[in-house]
Amino acid sequence: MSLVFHQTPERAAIWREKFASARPDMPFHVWPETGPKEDVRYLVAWKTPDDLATLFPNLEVLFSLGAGIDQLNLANIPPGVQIIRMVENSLVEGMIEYVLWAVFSCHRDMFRYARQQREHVWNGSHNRPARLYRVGVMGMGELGSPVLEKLVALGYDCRGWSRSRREVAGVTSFAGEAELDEFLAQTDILVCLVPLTEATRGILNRDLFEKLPKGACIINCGRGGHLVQDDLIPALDSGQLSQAVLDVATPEPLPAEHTFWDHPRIFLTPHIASAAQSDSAAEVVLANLRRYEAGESMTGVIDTGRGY
Ligand code: NDP
Ligand code: OXD
Repeated sequence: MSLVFHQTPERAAIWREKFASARPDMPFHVWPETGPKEDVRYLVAWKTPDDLATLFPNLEVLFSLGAGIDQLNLANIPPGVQIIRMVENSLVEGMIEYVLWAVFSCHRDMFRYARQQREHVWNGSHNRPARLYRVGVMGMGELGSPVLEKLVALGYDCRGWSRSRREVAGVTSFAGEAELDEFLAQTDILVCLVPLTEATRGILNRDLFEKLPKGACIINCGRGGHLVQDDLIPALDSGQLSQAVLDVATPEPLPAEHTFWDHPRIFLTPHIASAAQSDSAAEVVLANLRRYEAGESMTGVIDTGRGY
């Protein structure tokens, strides 16, 4: 019974050490080395190799190295293989830091001041307190809920939107398609933290922008596929949106000639909002393996029917 790790050699070195001390009984192979293929029961990967079914005929669990699993080709994963996503503390901490930075920057007009600095313009506006800013987070899961807790603690007027109703203290919650418009109408700074599924692909589009108050900001730290890219620049140029902060794009890396690079109201970061740290991610997988072997349910199980 063995495990194959499919990622960079740098990360593999950390995982190998963790597994050597916690699971000396389990052969740990680093792709493309696999050992006997019929022994492989577990695969840890961001993206999987093609032809999984023939490659590892006895595969039981695929552990995604990401919180999202849209990078996996679900059609390629044999039925019966459980898919587990990464639920890990440093992913949460990183996302909190990123969203707080982006919300502060929108609230305190930092993107405008950065533009003014390039133009040698000294022109400050009177500051408005956090409580006057309505921040809306789409997705109240492992990342969205702790992000909302911190925003509430900082005094922002917060609301969250999810598929089923979620409760976070101090947050007005909205659920499902039926409540999306009401959520949007009360959101000055919109944060996208839903997973990319068939239901959410292209959700950040012209119709949605028009339902936000004029001059709203959007912060996309979900996936590039959430945004209809052709709808963004007209919304920014008309003033319907005043700023976009994009940590994700389609494709990644964004091609050098893409119009987003030079737009004055788009701030781009190269998918760095948060990432699992190798040592704690390895601990999470080790703990899930213990649960699996004991016949208990694992954390981060993907429901392939709903796509997340
Ligand atoms: P979770 O699965 O824990 O939470 C997802 C949330 O989105 C849930 O509240 C869920 O609703 C809601 N949701 C899903 N589908 C819909 C829908 N159709 N309509 C309304 N709400 C919906 O995911 P995480 O919080 O762990 O991660 C969210 C995403 O963040 C990841 O999928 C990934 O794409 C992205 N991410 C980006 C990173 C970056 O560096 N940019 C790093 C890590 C993650 P419900 O509560 O009802 O299930
Ligand atoms: C993730 C990511 O989904 O890094 O974990 O984007």
